[in-house]
Amino acid sequence: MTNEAIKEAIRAADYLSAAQIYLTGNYFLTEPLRPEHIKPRLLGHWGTCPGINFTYMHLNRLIIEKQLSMMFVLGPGHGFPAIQANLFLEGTLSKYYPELPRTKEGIERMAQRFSWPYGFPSHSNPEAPGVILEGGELGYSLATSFGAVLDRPELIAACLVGDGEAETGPTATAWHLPKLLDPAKNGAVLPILHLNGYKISGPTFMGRMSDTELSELFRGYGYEPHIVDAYAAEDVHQVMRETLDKAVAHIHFTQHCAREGSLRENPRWPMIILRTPKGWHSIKELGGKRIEDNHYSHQVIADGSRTKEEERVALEAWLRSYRFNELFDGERFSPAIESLIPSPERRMGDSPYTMGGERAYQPLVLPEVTSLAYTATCHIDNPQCGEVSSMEVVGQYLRDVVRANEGVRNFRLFSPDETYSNKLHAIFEATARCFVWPHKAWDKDLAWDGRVVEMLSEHSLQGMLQGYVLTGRHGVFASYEAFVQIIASMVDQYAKFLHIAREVQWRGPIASLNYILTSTGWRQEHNGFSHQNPGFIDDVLQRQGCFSNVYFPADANTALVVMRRMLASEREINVLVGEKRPLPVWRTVAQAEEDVRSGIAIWEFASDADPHMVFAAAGDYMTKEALAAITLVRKLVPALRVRFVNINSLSALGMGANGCRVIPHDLDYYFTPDKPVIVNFHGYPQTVKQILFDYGVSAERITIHGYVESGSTTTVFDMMVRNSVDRYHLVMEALRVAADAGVITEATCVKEIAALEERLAQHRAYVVAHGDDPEDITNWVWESRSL
Ligand SMILES: Cc1ncc(C[n+]2csc(CCOP(=O)(O)OP(=O)(O)O)c2C)c(N)n1
Ligand SMILES: [Mg+2]
Repeated sequence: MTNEAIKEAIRAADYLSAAQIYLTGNYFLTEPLRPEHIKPRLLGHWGTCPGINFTYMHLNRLIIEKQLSMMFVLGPGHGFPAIQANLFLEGTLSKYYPELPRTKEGIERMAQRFSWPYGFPSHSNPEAPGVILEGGELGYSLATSFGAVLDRPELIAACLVGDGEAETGPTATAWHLPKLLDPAKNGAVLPILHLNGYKISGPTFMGRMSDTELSELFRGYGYEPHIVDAYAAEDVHQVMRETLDKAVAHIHFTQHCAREGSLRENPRWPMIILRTPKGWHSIKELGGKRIEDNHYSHQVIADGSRTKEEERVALEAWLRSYRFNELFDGERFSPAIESLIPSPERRMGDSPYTMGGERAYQPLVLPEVTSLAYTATCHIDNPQCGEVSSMEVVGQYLRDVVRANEGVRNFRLFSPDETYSNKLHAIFEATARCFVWPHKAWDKDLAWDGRVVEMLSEHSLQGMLQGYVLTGRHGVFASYEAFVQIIASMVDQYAKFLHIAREVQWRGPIASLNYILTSTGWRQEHNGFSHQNPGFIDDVLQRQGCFSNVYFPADANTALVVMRRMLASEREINVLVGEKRPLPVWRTVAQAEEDVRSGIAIWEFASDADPHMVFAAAGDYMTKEALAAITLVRKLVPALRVRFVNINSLSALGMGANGCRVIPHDLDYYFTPDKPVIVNFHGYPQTVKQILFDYGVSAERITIHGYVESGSTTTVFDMMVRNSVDRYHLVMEALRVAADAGVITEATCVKEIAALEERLAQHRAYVVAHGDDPEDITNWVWESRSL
């Protein structure tokens, strides 16, 4: 393949990109361009497209000559017309959209439908084959690429990073990711930093850095940078060709050495710095403004061409400059272009890794949880059968999952330096943290090939997890509850991608995106206010579609059942919220299975028949406090009949979309049709309110306790008191119910409430004096009525 052939193919892709943005008729310029040939609403981004086309076609040449297994991840997803043009030229678009054949009609339809209502979106999206990144919010391409090549030793992900995108925090941190990548066991990422010099309306930092400054920066990260400069090169195609050849040879050599065991030092990976003009080969100047090689080419240039003669003339001259009729004769593309189309199985748009389903995805082998469940002292009269840390047993389960899937190597844990802190470290009995740069003799749990990915960048971890999952593997992201919100927006973008991808027929199943939120706000009494934030729960629950689940396992056995269910599920976003400190175990595995299945359950051991009122709780500490309240109520007002309802997952109730409800009965079955309900909730009370509102439960009979932004460095129990989720506040509510129901007199109610207020005052005095909770709180145990 000659450079001339590559140039021809790029010309075709450039024309097809521009045609999509502008044309609604006269697609082959067979007649003079008239206003009615131009779309009434010009929506798209031109400036980045020529650089994408240049890169894609050069990669095609490389793939064909070196027989590579390569996928393409595009950072500036607003350059979607270029992706679509390449998908069309390589034949992938026609494969998945037979109504867009690789013919004259196909070109017309593709151009017509781009950025058109009910047509194709303007940005990269899951309806485009080969795409694994929602193209709107910039910054995630590099981490996604690194996730995609983990445990795929044969794969290279070419990642085009925009120079504006490179200013984002997520991209800045992702440059470090080779430090986690064992060349023996993983594939490689080839970053191509596209310095077209501009963002939307200003210059980029990197675009204004000198070659020396850039080279030093990227050498410092651990790369071998290669500069391809369209301004300086006599023949930029020749330079790109030689650079790509060198880069691939370098990647293969590094992998070869690592795989035969002779690589002793930090691997250094190639990356390419590509300098091109923004809006390359388009209108140089218009209305006295420099367009090409300036930020004015970012979006639609000559956007007034439907109404302004001068702009239309410029647009027409530009479109004709591609001489598309020489490249496509109305039936066939030129032989040069055809020579640049890889064989079907190597086309980047049709990369099997990006499709999910049986070409890329294999469900996990999931051990049963029974061997890890706590059963020691469980019996019917004593449901509180010991104290166990949910996270410790979940860590053991993850260890067993690693072992059970050792052969396939398709499971990883992602954590921002918190595997130990979150008490999930049993996983290190089966694997280690991946870390490829120098190790010290005293480092622990580090290995080039560890299956735990730790880095103090939630953004990089999230990007990697997405890349890993979207290419058919499985992962869990474990985080402090408070700080996971730093990636809420990324999860939102992923949810959008998933929402559409689930409807795309040719995208097969993939694993769910699974989160563990621990070190929860209720146990941040040592760190205080800054470490309390249950907001991620709401972020996830507000997602559109019926595929987001937030679980609040009440104990360790339930946490195990939830974890297993999350790992078995497909195409969902799942969150497990659970504490790492030991807490009572209330449920046998069989009961836990039932709780998780139904999402909400009446716990018989803590419930009376024909109740006057209902206590409900979601969350482990909240459940414990509600049950403690019930034991107190039973002592103070034995005649008051109480029911306890545990809410295992709010999403099961159909948060946000009633069609998603999975609970087996209607809400009155659990909450009675008319009795008062006191809810003790792990997160913000507002969250529960929204759900009950959807159900039409009358606000008067519901009281919701939850996190109300009150916290500091204090005791565990005091943290709950400050937010009124403790047993005493709950009992005060029950006393009012008892008085209203005529079970106690108003006078008794007032007296008992005063006594509880006094108890709270004593509690406060106690914690101030002793720096800890009183023993009756710390050593509290459930007492069943018969005891
Ligand atoms: C996180 C984020 N912030 C802001 C934007 C708005 N935005 C869209 S394109 C763009 C400029 C991108 O510049 P660059 O990455 O250099 O892309 P290119 O020059 O190739 O078009 C910006 C700021 C965005 N999409 N995402
Ligand atoms: Mg740019």
